[in-house]
Amino acid sequence: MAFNDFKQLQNVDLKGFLTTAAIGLIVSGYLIIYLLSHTPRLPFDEELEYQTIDGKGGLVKKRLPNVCRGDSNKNKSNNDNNDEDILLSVVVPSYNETKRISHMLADAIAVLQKEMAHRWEIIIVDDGSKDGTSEYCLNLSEKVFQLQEGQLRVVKLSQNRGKGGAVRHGLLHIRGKYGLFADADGASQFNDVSKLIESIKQLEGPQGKPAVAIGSRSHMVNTDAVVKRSFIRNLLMYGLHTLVFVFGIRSIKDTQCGFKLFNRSAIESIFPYLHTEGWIFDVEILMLALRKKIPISEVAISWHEVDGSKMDLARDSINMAKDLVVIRMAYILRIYRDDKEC
Ligand SMILES: Nc1nc2c(ncn2[C@@H]2O[C@H](COP(=O)(O)OP(=O)(O)OP(=O)(O)O)[C@@H](O)[C@H]2O)c(=O)[nH]1
Ligand SMILES: [Mg+2]
Repeated sequence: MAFNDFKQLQNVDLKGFLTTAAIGLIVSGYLIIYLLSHTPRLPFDEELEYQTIDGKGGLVKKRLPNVCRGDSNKNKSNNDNNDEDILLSVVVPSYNETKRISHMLADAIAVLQKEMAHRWEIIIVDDGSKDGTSEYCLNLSEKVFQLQEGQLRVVKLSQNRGKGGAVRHGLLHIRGKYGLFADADGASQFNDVSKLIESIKQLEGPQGKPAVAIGSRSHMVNTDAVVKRSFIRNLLMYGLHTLVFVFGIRSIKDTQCGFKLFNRSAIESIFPYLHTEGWIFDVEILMLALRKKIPISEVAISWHEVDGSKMDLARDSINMAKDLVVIRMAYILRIYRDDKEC
């Protein structure tokens, strides 16, 4: 064999090898993301019911309305006696919250009663708690807050889904014109909901276009509330912000605040398509809103650290970083679609 022939053969071999390696890498990358991707399970039948007090010392169970079916507070089949046009539904994802939730509820109910008369509801989504969170909230609603039937609704998930799964389930079954999700620890000052409503009204305009207003703590970065957190917590927070910036979202400063408001059309456009049920679900919500060109306003709110966080810093940080990469890659590879409900 001539020297030139030998060289040509070597070139062909190298090209073949590189092509096979590239195809192998792409296929295995796709497979890994596919295997790590997530599809929320369908709700069990009992999770489509809520419990509320009947105002006579007992409890009643009723079917939840469904936002995507167009059920609303005006749909008589879902009405309780005291229903009016519900303006705001507050969804509280709750996992073993008997120690923290009463303060949050007291704050929220005081603001809602003062500012919205009867035009509100609270939906506690108990995410398979083991400490009797559901019963505790129903008891508070009767004995402490003396609410009426339907004002505080408890939906109990039979199996723990994670905060994202609970928020998704709650917001897809509200009656209100607007849906807010708010953490059970009361870290965000509930009063600030009026700022979010004002801001979303400007975005949605008279036609009620899809719009989102999110609470933001970015103005607090140099204040005691953040500076006094442990070094490791702040380090992980900055690490996560950098990853979110690299892999996801650049236009929003605080993606993780547990105080976000949506109008009904934004809920319909975002939540049926939300895959992530873990802690990083906020990022997927915002990605979906950005992909669908839904305007988002970031509103500075007051926030303070509350003890009893449910986060396991090491384990949850690793999972959040992994889920962030999965979300980004799954949309690029069209494993996640924003035009197909999951
Ligand atoms: N549905 C659901 N909610 C959860 C779970 N873990 C925590 N939550 C809720 O998520 C909200 C926020 O939880 P926190 O433990 O305060 O976590 P965080 O506010 O993100 O983090 P911190 O800054 O440490 O407080 C609360 O309403 C919790 O009840 C869970 O496994 N499932
Ligand atoms: Mg918290």
